[in-house]
Amino acid sequence: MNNHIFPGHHRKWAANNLAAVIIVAAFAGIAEGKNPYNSDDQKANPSDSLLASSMAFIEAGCFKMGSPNTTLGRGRDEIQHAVCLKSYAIGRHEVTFEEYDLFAEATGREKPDDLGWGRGDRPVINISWHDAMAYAEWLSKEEEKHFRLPTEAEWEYAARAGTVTAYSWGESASHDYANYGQDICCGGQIEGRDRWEYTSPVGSFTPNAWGLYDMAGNVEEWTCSKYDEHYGGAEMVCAIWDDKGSRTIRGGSWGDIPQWVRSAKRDGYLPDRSGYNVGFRLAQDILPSV
Ligand SMILES: [Ca+2]
Ligand SMILES: [Ca+2]
Repeated sequence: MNNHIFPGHHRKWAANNLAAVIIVAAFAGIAEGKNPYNSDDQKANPSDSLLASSMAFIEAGCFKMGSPNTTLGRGRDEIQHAVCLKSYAIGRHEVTFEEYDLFAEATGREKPDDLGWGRGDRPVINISWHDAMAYAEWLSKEEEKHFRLPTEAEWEYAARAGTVTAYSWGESASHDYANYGQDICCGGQIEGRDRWEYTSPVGSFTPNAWGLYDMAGNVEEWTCSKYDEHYGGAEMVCAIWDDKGSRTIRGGSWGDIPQWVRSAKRDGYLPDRSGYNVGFRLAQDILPSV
């Protein structure tokens, strides 16, 4: 992957990284379990040289997936259960139009419509689960690394970044931390630091404690897992191409009410569906070092 996909944004990213350190400090008191992202010691990552530049290393660990039944806007499918994961890497940001367009050009695919909101560092939209899977497969060949979509469990573990609250920044929604929509229903909203009615450039908000941007809001994100409302184990594995049924999407979007951008919120879309509020981010397997 291109190391410098956001020319002109380095100063902002440096500022955001500083903010990430502050956020890590702020959340230290409420984080549960081990924090696998240690910004003070990059050597803690044993596979750093194997990681693509825009990926964050997530150390193996366990967490409580789902939400307590006291949560505002909770769905019945957010059943709390313990999950343990192997180490993996996940994209720091949603895949952008700039990144996806390279794939479209190289493979002769039609470029997805940006609806006039802008390409470049905006998250790609109007792509199906099959498109996202094909992008990961193409990039894996290009980079000689194994890219895929995150499983649903990997996605929530990364979104929580050690927190047990409804949002990675606390229990209350805030337009200072994420791009989402109106309080009751429908459509974008501009408020606080959230200056965008539709999608925002990726990385426009402070990242979570593990350095991940826009896990809450901006675009909903395809995971590789089948949607199972009872959490029967599908959340731990990737569906295969021809599997019937919906795939889980996570994180809510620019057009959603605040409760839909909670870390535990789930939904499922059929894999051939595409829409103006759905994109994705990549995950990467961590191969054991020899
Ligand atoms: Ca907004
Ligand atoms: Ca998102």
